[in-house]
Amino acid sequence: MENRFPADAPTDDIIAAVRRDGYAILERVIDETQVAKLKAELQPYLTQSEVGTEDFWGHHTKRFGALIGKSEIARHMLLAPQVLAVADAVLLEHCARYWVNYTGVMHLGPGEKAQVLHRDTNLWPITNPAPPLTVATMWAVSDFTKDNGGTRLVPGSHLWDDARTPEPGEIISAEMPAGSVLIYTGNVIHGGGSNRANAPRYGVALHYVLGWLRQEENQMLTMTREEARAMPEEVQRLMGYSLGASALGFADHRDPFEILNGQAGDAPATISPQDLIDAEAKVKRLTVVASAEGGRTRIEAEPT
Ligand SMILES: O=C(O)CCC(=O)C(=O)O
Ligand SMILES: [Fe+2]
Repeated sequence: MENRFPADAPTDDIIAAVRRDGYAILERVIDETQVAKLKAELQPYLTQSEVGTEDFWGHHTKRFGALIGKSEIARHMLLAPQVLAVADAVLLEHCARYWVNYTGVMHLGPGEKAQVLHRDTNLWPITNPAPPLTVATMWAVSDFTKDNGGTRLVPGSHLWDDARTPEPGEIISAEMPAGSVLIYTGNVIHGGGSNRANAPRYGVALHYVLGWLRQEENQMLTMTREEARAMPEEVQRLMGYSLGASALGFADHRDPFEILNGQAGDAPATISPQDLIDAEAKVKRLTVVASAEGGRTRIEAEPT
């Protein structure tokens, strides 16, 4: 499969692949020791969590979220420079600032069926083609193979309209060794594969979203304010303790980052900072046209 890069590949090549095909795979971005530590950090939660009860979430799949507070390695992955470079390139065309959309384990047990193919941007009521809205990462905690449920994905489908559904030959499986990351934009058609192996396919998903959209997972309720204050500043901002645009997301006319860190004080409000006003001026404007059709698009396609 193309679009496969070593972890130290030139950022521009990775971004070009994502723009062209909607995805890229970076191999072995975290090493074996980090993968082992990640697993150890998440194991208590994995042990406690139950498999899903709905088709979309998988009847043999364990899922849980709120990973920022649960795992130091997940926080490290969240800030992976190669991933943030892609998010900067793809998302900052459409927003002054982006933040975390979702964090979660996707642990597919043997016997899991292929998930229905979908676009993650189905969360919001838009038609396609549309801008990416999210950049998603799927980190391989176990190896990902075609047999064990490696994420299925349709290269180029980020440019398709809603009427186009993939032919079986257009669907690929993201095969990658543990420690690798699949990066894809939210408008790419994809879904979990079927696990026909005898061991779990273990993935960690970390998604990023335009700063003017509501986050899929409410980051601020995943931990106490005290815990959030102990997070690295970049993590705090990505969680949403920041303005999403020059005057978006304030609390009592104060910047959430300053409130969180006790810096808001009694001085007049500090919202509408110049750097965000400048960033907004460069953002591409979207034309919104209401469509007559309702409902969300789920793409049924035979698993390969
Ligand atoms: O498990 C996977 O490989 C992908 C899951 C997915 O796309 C989702 O749950 O939105
Ligand atoms: Fe998805």
